[in-house]
Amino acid sequence: MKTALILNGPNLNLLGTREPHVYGAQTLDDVQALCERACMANGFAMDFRQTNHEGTLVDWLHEAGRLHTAGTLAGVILNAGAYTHTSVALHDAIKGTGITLIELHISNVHAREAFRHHSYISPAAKAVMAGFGVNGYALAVAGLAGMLDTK
Ligand code: CA2
Repeated sequence: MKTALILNGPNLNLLGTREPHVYGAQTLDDVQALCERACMANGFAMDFRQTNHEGTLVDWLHEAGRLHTAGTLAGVILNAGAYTHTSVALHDAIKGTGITLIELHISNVHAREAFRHHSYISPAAKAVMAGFGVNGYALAVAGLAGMLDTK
């Protein structure tokens, strides 16, 4: 069974505590439980993580590259939070790994402030998902499974 690695960046640990009109009322623990169900339904093992540190995300993407090489990784679902809009380091970490990576946002970043319209992740991602609320995570897991089926 291959692993879906679900990575969450800065401030996503605050989900459900503030800004429910933007991000909904569910907590990150709720999102993890939702992802667990989605991964089980799609035949994936799950590894779900959150960090507030850019370098830790870079390290985890390198780890994903090694798992991909070893043949044990289904793919990565990445909500890089605000680093989406700032991080050349994350772009560089993804590029060249060969991993299937889905960029995910809970909110529709294109309907928000202009500084959220640019992503350093998108050019290195296989797919981009935004605006489905936290249910987007389950949709991304299903999308990842569909991508692997069609290979
Ligand atoms: O819509 C998304 O998922 C974002 O990646 C979330 C980021 C934001 O910087 C991106 O532009 C879009 C922010 C995550 C912070 O989440 C919070 C949740 C509750 C309370 C405060 C922050």
